[in-house]
Amino acid sequence: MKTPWKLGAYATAMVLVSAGAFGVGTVTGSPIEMNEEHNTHGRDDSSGGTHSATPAGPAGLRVSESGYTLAPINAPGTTGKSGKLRLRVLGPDGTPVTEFTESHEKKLHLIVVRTDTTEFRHVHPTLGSDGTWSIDWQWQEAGTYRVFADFVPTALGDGLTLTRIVEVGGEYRPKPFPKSSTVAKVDDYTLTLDGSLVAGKGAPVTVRVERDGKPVTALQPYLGAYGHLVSLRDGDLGYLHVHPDGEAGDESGEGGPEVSFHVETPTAGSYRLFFDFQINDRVRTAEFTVSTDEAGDSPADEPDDEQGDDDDGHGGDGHGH
Ligand SMILES: [Cu+2]
Repeated sequence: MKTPWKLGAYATAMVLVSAGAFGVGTVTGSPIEMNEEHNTHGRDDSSGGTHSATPAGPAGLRVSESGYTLAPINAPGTTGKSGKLRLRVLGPDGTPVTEFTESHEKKLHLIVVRTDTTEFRHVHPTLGSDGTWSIDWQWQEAGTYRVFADFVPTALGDGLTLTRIVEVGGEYRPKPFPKSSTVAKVDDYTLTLDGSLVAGKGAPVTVRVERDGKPVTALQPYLGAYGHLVSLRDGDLGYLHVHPDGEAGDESGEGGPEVSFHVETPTAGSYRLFFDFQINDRVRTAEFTVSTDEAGDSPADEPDDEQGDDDDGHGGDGHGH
């Protein structure tokens, strides 16, 4: 059985990017210190100590922020059971929020990833009138999962990414962190990531889509762009924001073979990049694993023909010492 997108299926930090979607500080990253001075209710909790050390601290590390809380998530407790995943966002007054503003064509983006990053889903639940979001759900694998809800409460006007941990019973076989890989195979498609992540900076990254060695130009707009990129930081699954370059609407019709993003990388380390793309009305996900180490080595002088080779001159995994 093919497990195409599991290529590098295990990491731990998350960056969400979407070409034309997850906007620059609006959806994923709004570190309290950086752009909401009026809103620092003396909360120096989990992000403490790094006030200005990062250009954009990763989102998705808190269950509560700016008065909003992700309530406990209701979902099947074990693998093999089909059911619903339900969640609610509680507002400053403690009641479920029912008014959300669309961002990237959806009122709420739900990212569910196992903490070893070998399982990843990006879906869009339906909002009930009582403020309950729900979606059909079944767990394929046991383990510990991080659920990220990415949304804009209309009353707040800013994007939040709140997170909760969900435990799923069953036989659990954790997997090691994936090796660095800039090539992913998904069904018949081969995707190549080009570009470098530079610690403390933003940098351009391009995903190229090919099939049978030929460029694919049939990418369909998905969430307002020709692809959607989520990046997670190894170690804490910090959810980083990625800036899309351009929007699907920029060009009429077809997209590809390349989709470009602007990735803000707050700290040195390894990152998992999950690229959602749509062809023939089907959304697939390609996974990449990139570390700033290797990226920083040769930002611009990497010969094309070395791309993706495991045995190139860089020492393979990128940390052999
Ligand atoms: Cu989404």
